[in-house]
Amino acid sequence: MSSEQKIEFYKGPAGGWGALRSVTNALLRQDIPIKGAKTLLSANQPDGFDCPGCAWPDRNHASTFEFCENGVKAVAAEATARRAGPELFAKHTVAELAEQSDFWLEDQGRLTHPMAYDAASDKYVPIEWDDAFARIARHLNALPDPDQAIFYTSGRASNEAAFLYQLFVREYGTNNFPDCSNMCHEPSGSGMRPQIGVGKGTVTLDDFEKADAIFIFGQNPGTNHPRMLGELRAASKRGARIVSFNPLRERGLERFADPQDKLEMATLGSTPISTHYFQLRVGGDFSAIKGMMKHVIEREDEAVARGEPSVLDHEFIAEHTTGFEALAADLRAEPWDVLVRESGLSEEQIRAAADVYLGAKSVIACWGMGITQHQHSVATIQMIGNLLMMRGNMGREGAGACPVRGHSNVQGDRTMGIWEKPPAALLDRLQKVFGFEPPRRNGVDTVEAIQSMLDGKGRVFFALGGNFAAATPDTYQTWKALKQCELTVHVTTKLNRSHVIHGREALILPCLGRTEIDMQAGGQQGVTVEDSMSMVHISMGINPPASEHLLSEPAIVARLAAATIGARSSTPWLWLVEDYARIRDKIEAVFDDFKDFNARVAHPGGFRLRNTASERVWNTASKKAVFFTHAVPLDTPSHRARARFAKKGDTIVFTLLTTRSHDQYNTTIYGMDDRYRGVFGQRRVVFINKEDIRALGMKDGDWVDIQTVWNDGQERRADRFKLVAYDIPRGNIAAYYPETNPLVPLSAVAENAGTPTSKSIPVVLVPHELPIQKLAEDEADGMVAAA
Ligand SMILES: Nc1nc2c(c(=O)[nH]1)N[C@H]1C(S)=C(S)[C@@H](COP(=O)(O)OP(=O)(O)OC[C@H]3O[C@@H](n4cnc5c(=O)[nH]c(N)nc54)[C@H](O)[C@@H]3O)O[C@H]1N2
Ligand SMILES: Nc1nc2c(c(=O)[nH]1)N[C@H]1C(S)=C(S)[C@@H](COP(=O)(O)OP(=O)(O)OC[C@H]3O[C@@H](n4cnc5c(=O)[nH]c(N)nc54)[C@H](O)[C@@H]3O)O[C@H]1N2
Ligand SMILES: [Mo]
Repeated sequence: MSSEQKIEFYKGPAGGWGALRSVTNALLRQDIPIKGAKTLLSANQPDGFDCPGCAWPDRNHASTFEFCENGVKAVAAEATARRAGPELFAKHTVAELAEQSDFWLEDQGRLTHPMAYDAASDKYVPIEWDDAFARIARHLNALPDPDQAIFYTSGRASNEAAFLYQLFVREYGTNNFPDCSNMCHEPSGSGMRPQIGVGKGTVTLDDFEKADAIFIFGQNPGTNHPRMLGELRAASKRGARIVSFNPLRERGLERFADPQDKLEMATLGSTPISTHYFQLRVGGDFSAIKGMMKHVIEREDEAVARGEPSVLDHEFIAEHTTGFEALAADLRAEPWDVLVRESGLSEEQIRAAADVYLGAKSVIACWGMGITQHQHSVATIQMIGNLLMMRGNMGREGAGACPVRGHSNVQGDRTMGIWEKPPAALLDRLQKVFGFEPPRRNGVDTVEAIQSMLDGKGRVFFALGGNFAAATPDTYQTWKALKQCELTVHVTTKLNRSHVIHGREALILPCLGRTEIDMQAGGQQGVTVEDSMSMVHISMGINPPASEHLLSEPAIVARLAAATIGARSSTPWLWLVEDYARIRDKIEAVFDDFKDFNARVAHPGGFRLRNTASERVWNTASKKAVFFTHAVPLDTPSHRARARFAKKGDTIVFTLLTTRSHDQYNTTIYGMDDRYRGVFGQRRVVFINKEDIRALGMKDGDWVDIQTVWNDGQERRADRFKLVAYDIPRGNIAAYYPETNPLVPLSAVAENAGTPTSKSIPVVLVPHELPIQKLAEDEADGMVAAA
């Protein structure tokens, strides 16, 4: 499976022929015949499936499948010809499976039968669906308190599945809805709601056509949202400024060859993407943005002094906002040297970025995980909002906020009520429409769920998709938490770590993927999803199911609900899933924005949900948009760790960011290459500045162990990583997730959002002691299974 191990810096553009070659390999790897591939890739979207790759919207949803390398990898991974049936489980004990790497587990193929853990043989054995539901129901109904059950969701679940799920769980009696969003864009919602009254992005693709400047903070679209490069390329071609902030030089933000463009491909041409690239310090965005605003205020003060036209949008500020004067005063008082030191950029660089902002009539700001996974993420996001609003770049054509979501329906799941802190209005409406008393207590988020299981309160863990054991922080604590449960259940498509790190009883419930035909009593069903720009559309599978024993996610939820609360619930669970249009009618009854849902979603391309901020209607407490004033964060874990070691002389504390390679989808590892970063055949690498390697007294290619610097006396380490000299600011290092999750302390979370701070972990590097021979062996079978 793996290519030869090497580090070879990549000079070409992102996309291009490399992307096409990679697609062919992805299809071959999954044993998908070329004929099958053709149907997959020519799927006509109005009656085809929505790509499970990412949440970036389609330019023309009513047209054919837009080519995207990593979209094809996601589709191929689901459409694989391989099967992980009962024979696989008969052959291996769970202890043996747990020895395998994450790559190996998923590589066994699609799960075909519901399976139950048998403690006597330490094996998973087949179970009938009805028996599985009865078993879960028995556990749930035996819990003295419904808050002892935890219901996780990953962002691939459709609106229909998510809606039924939240309904069932609330009627059962808890708001314990940890979800992948808690680890992802939670701070975006937490920051934006009090600021502009909505927790979602305000722009559409049309705005991308009209923006004069696009700022991209902490995002790697070349790998994670490849179709976004098409928009950036078009913007670049018409002369828009594109300004990237990233500690790493990401190839996709520099140059792109569009596989859609025959001329560019034939001539080996490419288009530059970023006009400006600022390699700031990890976590330095807050100070960089504050510095940009300080420059804007300085220019404004100069303009006023000289009697020149204002550089601010005073009309917008006066009519639509509060808090501006306090912010302006704070900016005037902020010393440049603090902003320079904390951002890792020079004053000139910050002013240059701000001049691009000042020179643009319409500005869009995009951001990803490089912004959301820090202690001060919420404040940073509000700084982005402040910056946009100073010149009225909110709720206006060509301008606005663009948090770029991850999972293809993570935004829709939240819209449907997958939220541990449900608004009272949602609960009131559920009560009215479904006639039960929903729980009013907030539930647990992802980190709180782990804590609850560790404390012995959380006793039943149920997951609708995802890979909780690998995606979450503090891996060994999380594993301990899951193992303490009396029952763990996973609705899933493929075998993963979460199935082999299990509770005393455990079930694997295999479901249909989005590419597959979903037949119910009422005929073939489609589901709906919402992308990162609030577009809702239908998705119809086109492939035969991977196994005749699979159930759809809505069917699994409905049958579980019927088994658990059927006797006391007045909701016709089984009737609802006969025809998903019935579920959509219920969604419409609960959410006003889904008026005429079935009719509107039948329209090719679907419809856009109302976004009040984009209409300059502000659903905040003051009914205005809010400028927030925040002090520069000087007490982050990295600050504290550096202060602690300052006295000890030669110990270097690094800030570690954990990120995705080009060959993975979150915890799903497709292969061992990270083409654009020049890493091949391996994943256990640390990107580090060559001066730092020298300061450590080591050399490029040496092996190190990584240890977290934390305050609870607990040792956190991840062993055997190869140093790779890289273009990254000193004092910062980068490595791949999930291998580095044992390093993220459970207690390291974003303020006011609870998101694990997986982009800024204070660590030290120590030489690794194992003989090199052994290392080479471990590397050869991919990710070393963490024992
Ligand atoms: N192929 C593929 N597509 C995916 C995914 C996948 O794993 N594979 N995952 C999906 C999901 S769930 C999500 S959330 C998205 C994730 O997509 P992204 O948001 O792009 O996530 P990451 O790859 O974690 O890292 C983002 C970037 O942040 C930079 N960065 C790190 N720390 C900082 C910082 O402090 N400041 C700044 N300015 N930059 C920083 C990193 O160098 C990296 O370039 O992609 C989605 N799409
Ligand atoms: N250190 C570190 N940790 C991180 C991050 C990071 O950047 N650094 N990123 C965080 C982010 S942004 C996210 S979103 C989370 C991701 O967390 P999760 O969403 O929990 O993880 P995934 O890896 O996306 O889940 C993959 C599994 O989903 C299952 N699956 C795939 N398709 C389907 C389907 O259609 N239905 C069902 N039921 N199951 C399906 C497969 O079994 C597969 O093994 O990880 C977070 N963890
Ligand atoms: Mo995500």
